[in-house]
Amino acid sequence: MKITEVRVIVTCPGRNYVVVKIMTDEPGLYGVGDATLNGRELAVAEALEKHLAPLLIGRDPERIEDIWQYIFRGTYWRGGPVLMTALAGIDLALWDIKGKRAGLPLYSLLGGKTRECALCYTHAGGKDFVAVEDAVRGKMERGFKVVRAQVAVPGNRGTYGVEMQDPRVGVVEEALPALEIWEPAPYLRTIPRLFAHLRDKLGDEVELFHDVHERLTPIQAARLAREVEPFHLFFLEDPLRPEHKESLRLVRQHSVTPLAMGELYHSRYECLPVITEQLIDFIRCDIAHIGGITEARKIAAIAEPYGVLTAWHGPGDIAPMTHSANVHLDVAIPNFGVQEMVFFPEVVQEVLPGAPAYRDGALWPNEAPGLGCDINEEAAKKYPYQRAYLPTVRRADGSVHDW
Ligand code: CS2
Ligand code: MG
Repeated sequence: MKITEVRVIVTCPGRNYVVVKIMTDEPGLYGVGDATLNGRELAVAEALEKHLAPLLIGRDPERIEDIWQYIFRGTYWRGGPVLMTALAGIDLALWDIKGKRAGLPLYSLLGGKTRECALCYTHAGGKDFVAVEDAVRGKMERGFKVVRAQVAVPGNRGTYGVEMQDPRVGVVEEALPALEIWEPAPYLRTIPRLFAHLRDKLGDEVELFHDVHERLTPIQAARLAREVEPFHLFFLEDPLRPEHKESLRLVRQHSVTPLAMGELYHSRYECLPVITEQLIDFIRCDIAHIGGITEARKIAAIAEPYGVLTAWHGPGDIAPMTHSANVHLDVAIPNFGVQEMVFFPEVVQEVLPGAPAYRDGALWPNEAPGLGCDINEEAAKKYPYQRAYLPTVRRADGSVHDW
């Protein structure tokens, strides 16, 4: 079998997605992968189209590991978000082909099911504590057992995940990044109070947690992790910048709040120290940004003996193929923790069908061969790319802040 063509399709059914479609010389056999990097979609599309696709033509798509090694190690330039997202798109499409050819869903190729479904979480945000409480209740009524809670912080302007839930929908070509003003002091005062309120009103059973979005210094993160201890968070997500790996030690020394890190890591090498030193409890890389299933299953295997569980990134800004890959991996590996999920709008389902189904607080793997996803290329054409950015963050004095 040979790869005959690699199509790179950029489409914007509400937000931008980059899809890789790998065609083979077996009639009707192709695979689809996701290579979406929020706000940098065209950089990945160009890397794929102009640089990587020509290297794939004529290769045997069955040889996934060899192709992965060839692209990562064999072409000199390696790593980083753009190239690892491009590689993920290729990798997913190749696994999809392998599954379709075998007539088996991906989880079966990965060793078969260790569980029936993947416990999942959704987001609840609000302008104040009562609004967040209502939002969490709404999610619980839909069956969710784990909920992420974010609240607007008095004195700060714009809170990602609350007012800036989905800054890209409806953007125009000239759009520039939205600006959020963020100060640590009111944030650090507000978050423990939010969880005190939620525990008081919602009880102990629902699992709650919070995403810091990499905004704190090590000692601030240690303070927050310690102050939310009485409220038993499922985990504190991404408390530190990805560069501050060794500083997780300091957070650990001060708190038993479980920690999750990794949506900005791009390879297993970044995951290694935080896993082998047991500085985190959940590794939450983005399969679309770390080189795909081939890399993610290695990360899971490294994490297993250290008691670190997975919580793969699953936001709306990666395509259904990655969500499907998440769940196939979740149900196959032994050290699965939790899965982030979104309900894709109908327009996305029309263009990119096959996202995992939600039922009873869990995601269920697609039983079709491969990833079980597809792209409707005709429908995709109706939604051309629109430039869009994530918001940026500054302090009140105007200086740039991590976000
Ligand atoms: C977030 C994401 O889902 C999450 O945990 O951190 O919303 C993240 O901000 C976006 O995926 C960035 O593109
Ligand atoms: Mg996050």
